[in-house]
Amino acid sequence: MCWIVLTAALAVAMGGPAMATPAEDRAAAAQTNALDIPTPRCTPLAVASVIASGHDGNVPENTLDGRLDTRWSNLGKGSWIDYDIGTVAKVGGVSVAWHEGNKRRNDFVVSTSNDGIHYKVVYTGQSSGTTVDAETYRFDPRKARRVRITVNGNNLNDWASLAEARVCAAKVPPREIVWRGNFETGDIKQWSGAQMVDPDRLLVVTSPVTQGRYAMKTTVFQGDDPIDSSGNRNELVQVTNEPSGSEYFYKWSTMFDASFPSERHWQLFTQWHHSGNSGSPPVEFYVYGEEMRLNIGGSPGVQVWQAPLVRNQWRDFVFHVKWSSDPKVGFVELYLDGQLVMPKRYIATQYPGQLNYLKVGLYRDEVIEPVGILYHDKWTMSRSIDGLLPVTD
Ligand SMILES: [Ca+2]
Repeated sequence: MCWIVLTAALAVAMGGPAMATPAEDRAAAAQTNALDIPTPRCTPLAVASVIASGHDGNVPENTLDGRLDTRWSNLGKGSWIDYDIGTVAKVGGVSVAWHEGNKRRNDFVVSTSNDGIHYKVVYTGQSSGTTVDAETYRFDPRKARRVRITVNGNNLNDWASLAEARVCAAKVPPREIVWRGNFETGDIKQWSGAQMVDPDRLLVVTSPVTQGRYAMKTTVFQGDDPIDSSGNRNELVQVTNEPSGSEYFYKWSTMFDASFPSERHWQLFTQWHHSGNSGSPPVEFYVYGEEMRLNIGGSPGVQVWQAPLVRNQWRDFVFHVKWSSDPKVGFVELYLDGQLVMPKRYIATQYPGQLNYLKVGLYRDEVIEPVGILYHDKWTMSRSIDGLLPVTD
């Protein structure tokens, strides 16, 4: 299914620069403590105050002075240090530079609280024992005012001893976002190009939206064929050209209109198309009848996921891909509405010698008569899943 032939018109439409860094990323200034240390995968939040279960003269404030040669220390398993960020905010991790961190593997727990009384454990783990620099431990984003690190000893002794620590925002550190196509420019200029019979078929709208001010309404009438090919379509194109061996996370939301046709024919709403001239795309999200499906590998390929089609409701996708034509290297993994619905599955996600590009909108079997309407929002391409999943209370 879904055979198309690329034309010269597409090559022109795809001519825009790929993966430009949006101004909003460059402008996203991190709120930080006065004294900064490198905190990979962490955008530090300002801390209003810090307390601890005790100390040996090395006070808890020493973990906020930007110096690795000062520390908080307290003897005994269960010692804790507790950071108050002054207001309830979305947090997504902690970054810790451990005293003697290149020698000690610390057992620790991170918990969060809104009131300083009730705490929920959000992370349990060990430090690497290989570095004195800050290591970041991410957890599922949540709203909290206090973040507590409880140390249950290390492989050498029962001291809890941290040189520096930061509370990380839930938000993705801007450098991890490589592209946004969330329509917040009020138009489709974030995208490389479009294949549409008329601008009203890929319309940026202010309602409905699920994020920010704008979303995109896609409409396809029978006969819409902007590139003189098989099937009917109106689609945006983003020339992602993911290198072979690269790994990315894609977040977006799709809502099918209440009128969306129930047809036992293919209706693609998101696809990664190969660079070649013909053949089915290697990655296809589509509707068939009353199901959403994901097919990998073209025709016939493998249907790796399906779920009931729901109309008139935003569905949040987070799609994790390793791009490779080697089925032992490439993989796909899918979250829907914040839940892992397809665990990592190894499969070829590219065709040999070809790269892929992203197409979003609606592309469907030309036999379908009723008008098809759906909405897209939030398109984000990132190097990590940090900040892409919904924040829980
Ligand atoms: Ca310090």
